[in-house]
Amino acid sequence: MKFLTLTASALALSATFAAAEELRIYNWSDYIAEDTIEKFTAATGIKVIYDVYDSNEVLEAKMLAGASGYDLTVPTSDFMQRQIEAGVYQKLDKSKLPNLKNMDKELMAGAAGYDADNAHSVIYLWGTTGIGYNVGMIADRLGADYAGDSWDMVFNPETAAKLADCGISMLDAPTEIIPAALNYLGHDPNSADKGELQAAADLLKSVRPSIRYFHSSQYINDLANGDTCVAVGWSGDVFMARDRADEADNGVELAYVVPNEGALQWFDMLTIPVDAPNPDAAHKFIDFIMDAQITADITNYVWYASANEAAFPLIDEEITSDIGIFPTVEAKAKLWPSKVQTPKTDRFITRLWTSVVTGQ
Ligand code: SPD
Repeated sequence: MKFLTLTASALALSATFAAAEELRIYNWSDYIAEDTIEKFTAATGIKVIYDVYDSNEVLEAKMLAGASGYDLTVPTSDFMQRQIEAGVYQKLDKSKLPNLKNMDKELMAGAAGYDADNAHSVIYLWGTTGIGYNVGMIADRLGADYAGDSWDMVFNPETAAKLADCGISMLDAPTEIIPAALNYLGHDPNSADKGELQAAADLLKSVRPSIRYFHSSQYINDLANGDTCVAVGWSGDVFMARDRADEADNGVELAYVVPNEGALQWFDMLTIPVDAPNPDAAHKFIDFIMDAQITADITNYVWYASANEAAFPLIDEEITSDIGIFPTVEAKAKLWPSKVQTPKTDRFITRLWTSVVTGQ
């Protein structure tokens, strides 16, 4: 009897050890379905430690410093390209990723522009950087027939001034806002020309008095609560704000637009750091995410576009038919990719950005 008891405890102990395998994930905030992690643990027994960030710069600083302790990270494509060059990520073992077959070949080919042969990365979700706005507040200030489909709303100083009282916010993301300003001025959004970059910064300074803040996650709740009326933000985040407003039934009506002058299209990428403590678990997680139902559940929750072809029929029609999430062919033709700048240009952009944000 004593022997049996001991055996039972030993079994319980070994089950505890088996369940103690850990996976450390570092992902964007508000970027996964409520039950994804729970389901992964139930399927694999792997415990997940999940931390979040809201800026590529924060992630990059941690990854370049090394020894982050993370097994899985989600950089945006252009930042990832530079980090791959710096040796931050390991090549994926594709024999451990049978669900790769589910991925959309065209989108993966697009992402291969940042990571040849998709050797180190798989697309997690993708989206655009456009404008979210409060339909009622904009109509009150700019007229009911204001089209709301142009970067004018935030880059034309007169228009922006009319919206200053209800609150404009912009992402704290120089590599996204400066290109949008360049494009508005008729320049290449990826221009490295110092004069053009300076002109973009001057444009931003001209609307600076009308901008309440620069932040990359606070705007979700602020838009949802009616505390701000315009946000230059990421597609899914604005839709999530709309969803929150609907749930609160607070009378806030939000819209997201990919402005007719064009917008940035980006891919967020699943990657495994070279020094990941548990790369095997990270491969299991990537394959789990590429399951059609799991990725559809995520898109149905966060409202960001999936690059998983097999998931498409499982995504709510409300999402697949929304041109803010899956832009039309004409709108797609005007989307621009973000290119990696030289370190020198990057430093120049950072200096310009500081002067814009501080208003000096
Ligand atoms: N709340 C999730 C936001 C994810 C945004 N990804 C960043 C894309 C940067 N170009």
